Amino acid sequence: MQNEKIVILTGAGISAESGLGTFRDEGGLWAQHRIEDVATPEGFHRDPDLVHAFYNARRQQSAAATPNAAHIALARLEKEHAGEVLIITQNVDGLHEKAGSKNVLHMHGRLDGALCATCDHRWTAPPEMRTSDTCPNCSAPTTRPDIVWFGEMPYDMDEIWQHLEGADLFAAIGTSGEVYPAAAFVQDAKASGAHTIELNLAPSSRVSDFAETCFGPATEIVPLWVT
Ligand code: BV8
Repeated sequence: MQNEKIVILTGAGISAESGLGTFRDEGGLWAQHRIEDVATPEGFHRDPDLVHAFYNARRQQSAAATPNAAHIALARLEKEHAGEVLIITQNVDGLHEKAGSKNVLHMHGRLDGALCATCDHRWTAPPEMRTSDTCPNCSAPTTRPDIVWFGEMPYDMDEIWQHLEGADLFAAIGTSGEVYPAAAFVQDAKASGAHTIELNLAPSSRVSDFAETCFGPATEIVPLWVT
């Protein structure tokens, strides 16, 4: 991996062994809640209390969670390859940063972030966000979790596409490959000549796009892959 531009896409599977639920596995978050109700702007407009309760519970669970051997291995990879490793995470927990990773793009936002829908001000979210909260910057009663919902533009897309264009190695770790545009990143990286590898508990729906695959729990396969 020496002197290679390494772009890593992570999904909920990398945080599963830290006790944070995934979305589409047996009993996952989308089995407990309808996406339309808790992860769309329309759902938030319809019932902000329900959406705040959904994210408050995950924010508190995420704050108490600790990074696992997979997060720690990626932080070590970044340290050993200064300036050449970028993590693009679909996850909204802060476990990559807790493990010591610095170069992380949260394309779907973060649980510890709050956003004002009126003035776009961002601040650190309190453990419990409430519909009655007002923006600390403009005082409007239009605060929301700083999360990218379905139908909303993911963050940092231009920067992400630039990094995919320049990647020598693209790894997808713990993602089902069901959500776009993240699910198509492997094709963007391949088109730019990158070697591609999927590290997952089970084959994702995009497995045939990858040049290489490695299956097993992230805490076992990621530290081995990094060495
Ligand atoms: C966009 C919020 C335009 C945060 C999420 C109609 C209208 C509008 C858009 C669309 C439409 N039809 C399709 C779309 C696009 C849509 C989409 O993809 N829909 C899908 C359902 C078809 N996408 C969007 O709307 C996106 N925006 O398209 O805007 C645009 C397009 C291009 C460029 C610019 C703009 C916005 C998508 C973001 C939505 N927000 N979450 C939150 O609540 O967390 S997405 C949600 O799914 C999660 O955030 C997560 O990030 C994402 C992906 O899930 P995974 O991370 O992969 O998790 P999953 O449970 O699915 O899989 C877990 C994997 O781990 C499995 O493979 C499992 O085997 C593995 N695993 C489990 N345990 C382990 C393990 N692996 C290793 N070790 C283990 N121990």
